[in-house]
Amino acid sequence: MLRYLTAGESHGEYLSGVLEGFPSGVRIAPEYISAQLRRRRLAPGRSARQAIETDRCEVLSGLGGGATTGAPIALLIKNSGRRPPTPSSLPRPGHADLPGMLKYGTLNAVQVRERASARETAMRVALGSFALRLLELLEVKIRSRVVSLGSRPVTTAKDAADRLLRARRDGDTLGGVFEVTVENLPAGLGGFAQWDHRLGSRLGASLLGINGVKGFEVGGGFALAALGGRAASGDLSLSGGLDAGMTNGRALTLRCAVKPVPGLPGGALSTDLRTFRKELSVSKTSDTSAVFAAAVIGEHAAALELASALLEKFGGDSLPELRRRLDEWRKDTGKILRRL
Ligand code: EPS
Repeated sequence: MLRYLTAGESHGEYLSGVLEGFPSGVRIAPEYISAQLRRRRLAPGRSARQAIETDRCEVLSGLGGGATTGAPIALLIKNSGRRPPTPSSLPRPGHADLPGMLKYGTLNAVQVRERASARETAMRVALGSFALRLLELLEVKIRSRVVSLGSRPVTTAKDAADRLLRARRDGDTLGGVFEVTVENLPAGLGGFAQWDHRLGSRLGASLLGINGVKGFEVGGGFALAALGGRAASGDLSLSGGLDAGMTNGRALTLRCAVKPVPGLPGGALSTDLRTFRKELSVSKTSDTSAVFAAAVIGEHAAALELASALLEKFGGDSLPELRRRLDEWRKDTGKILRRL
């Protein structure tokens, strides 16, 4: 099983993270991690903060001679955008501020928003890049795309860029839907004997754990509820690659709805928790949309769960051991699946 933890604040000195349970023998170049971080950082719709960050990731442990050793992997990303945040008792509506202030008994919203910030997802991507690399070496292919931006489908990159620019000029923000697809997963990952063995519950938890994600579906998802059994079972792709919480040998399809960033450049009316006066809370630095970055984060969040499920089913302290067992399983199950 893989376990990971992150720490660090948005404008603190560092983000840090630890990944444990990762097999030895996985070759991963520093450029591989940088490339994944760059995809997240430079995704369309981000704020000016991304031009300040470099997201250079230092590997502190768990690597030797360019490959993982099986020891815990510790990572560090230095933050560049380190302005000292001014304390504020004005919660930004729709953000973590109000429930976080109540939860921790503080009148300083900054204390809450510093950790709740999507900045933390840089570390999740860095950790996830190890899982992504492992899956890649096992010929499992993960991709993502943004399906819709606001209320309309995304047709071209130019169309999306134009709409993001228009939203920014109008002082608005946009949500959207992203999709993660995974091909060549072996059948039988996950389980049905307990609710938390079901792979859908674990993927759901991981993807709903991405900042701003409010909806999650597998395959046909919510649309399945409106279909009759004949129509629903007639189209095998509607399963989204999972039956009863297990991979069924088909491509896995996951979709997430991302809410529009609540921090509006024109501000939103809020109540100061110290004075109880109404005031305008203005977010000058918010992203116009988080959906393109969330799609990249979604690949990594899914990869961490899938790599963990693979290690649970096949064990293996080293990549060669894991690969041997997986190849054998693919050969055996393939004999049956090909005849269906
Ligand atoms: C964020 C607000 C912005 C985003 C940030 C998430 O940061 P700032 O307040 O410093 O301008 O750019 O995201 C990142 C820094 C990142 O790396 O993803 C927020 O309020 O969640």
